[in-house]
Amino acid sequence: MGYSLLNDRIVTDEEVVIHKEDRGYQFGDGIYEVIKVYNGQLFTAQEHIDRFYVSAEEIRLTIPYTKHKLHQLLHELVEANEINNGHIYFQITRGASARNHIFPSADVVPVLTGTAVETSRPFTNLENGVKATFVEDIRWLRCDIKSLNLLGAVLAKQEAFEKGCYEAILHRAETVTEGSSTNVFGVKDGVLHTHPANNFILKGITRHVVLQCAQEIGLPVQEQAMTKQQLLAMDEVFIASTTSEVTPVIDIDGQQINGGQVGAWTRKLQAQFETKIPAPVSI
Ligand code: DCS
Repeated sequence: MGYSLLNDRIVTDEEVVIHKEDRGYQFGDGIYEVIKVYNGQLFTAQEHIDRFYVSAEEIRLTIPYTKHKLHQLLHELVEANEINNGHIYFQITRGASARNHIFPSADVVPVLTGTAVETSRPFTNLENGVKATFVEDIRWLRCDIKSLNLLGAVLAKQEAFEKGCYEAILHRAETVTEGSSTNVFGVKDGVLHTHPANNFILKGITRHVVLQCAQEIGLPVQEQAMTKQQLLAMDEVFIASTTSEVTPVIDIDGQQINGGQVGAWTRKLQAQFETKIPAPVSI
């Protein structure tokens, strides 16, 4: 039997019933997070919880639980589902009330839900790399908020999927922003490049871990946007996210990166990332 998070309780999946006038359902009026579980332990949970509260503040939604309480609930969600390796998804909406764009009155409580799934790590992609395609970034101007409104990302990812690609690399005019659900990195002449953390991208937690890894292995970082041409001319390209980890990109729209081979810096970053993954707890 599967268990879910519903507000401040762990319940069976069948007990989760969402109101048809939930603002998440009607307006995408809410925010979410995805946290990876390695060996039964939540990875970078505090950073994800902190970002959840920042996203909430940016959309003026007050989360009715402390960060500590939420952390505890997420841990219980993992335990209840006996997740060893996988991830959890959780979201909060502004609650249910008669459809009206204007915020509901203060007595309408936000609705928090969460799910845990067992999934294996993307070993094949990590080893061989993936193909990507450029797709125009048609999303709104607050991509720093982890909003439930994902239509721009959904359409981009579907286009990539239909072209046989793993990820859509988004661009505004000639400037590369990020992937549809990943951050994008390039290595050129021994320098790591990625878009600065502003309103055009999500400030990825994995991005932060990657920048930390770069520092640890002596790879200088330049947080500066790249053009599509510059990305194609990089020695190495990779994408990073909670579920994709550090995934090499070996082909963009049929143009090979590094002759279609995973680059040496990408391998070093993957190895450094691996050292951060929580080890199994011995009993
Ligand atoms: N950029 C976008 C647009 C994202 O949706 C994500 C995460 C990232 C970057 C990478 O952020 P993290 O490193 O913090 O994961 N997307 C989540 C998702 O929708 N599925 O998995 C992760």
